Amino acid sequence: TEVSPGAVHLPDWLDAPAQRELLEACREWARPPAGLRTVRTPGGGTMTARQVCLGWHWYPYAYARTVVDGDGAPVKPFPEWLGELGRRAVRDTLGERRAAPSAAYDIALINFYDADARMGMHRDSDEKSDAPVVSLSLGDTCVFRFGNTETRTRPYTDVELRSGDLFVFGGPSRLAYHGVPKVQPGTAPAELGLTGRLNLTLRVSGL
Ligand code: MD5
Ligand code: FE
Repeated sequence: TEVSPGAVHLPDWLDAPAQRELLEACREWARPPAGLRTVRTPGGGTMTARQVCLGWHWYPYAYARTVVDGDGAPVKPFPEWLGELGRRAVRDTLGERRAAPSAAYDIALINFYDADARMGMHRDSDEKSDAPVVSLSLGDTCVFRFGNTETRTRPYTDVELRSGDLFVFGGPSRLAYHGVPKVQPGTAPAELGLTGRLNLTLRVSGL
């Protein structure tokens, strides 16, 4: 479903075994060093979703090669197979609508949401590339709010993202405001063995 030009939601893209494999990889990446951390913003705020990065370390509001706002360790490598997953995600959603082939995916940001976690409306503008962002969801269903490029407020569209769903943000949607106003606790597939929600985004740094 194309929610907006360049923003395509493909429900149930990952089957149950693929979801389990990706979850297992995320659990490994979450371990220290350079593991899961709480992100603090310069204004003194605390993000409620905890995060781990691969390839490049994101901190508000730039990228680095080490965990400059945490244990200082080098960021974990971005694996080749994850880049291939990203290319397949773009092909399955945007297909030939995509112009020139974009540069290789080299960043993964993985956000872990517990039942109370949220993400406020924001734009992802720290990458120096207009390549589409690939988003994969595991675990609990959430309400994902897809907004507009001008304001944090209406008009926006609320979409439910479930375990296994793919969402790709390209073209004019790449710089739209978006957020996660709610996670629906207890909605994860029982056989996945995840309490809460996990979201993995693949990005091109342009660095
Ligand atoms: C999440 N993560 O569910 C979301 C999925 C983040 C973040 O927002 O910054 O880590 S990524 C959604 C996204 C990315 C790029 C563009 C747009 C949405 N968009 O235009 O709506 O944890
Ligand atoms: Fe974002």
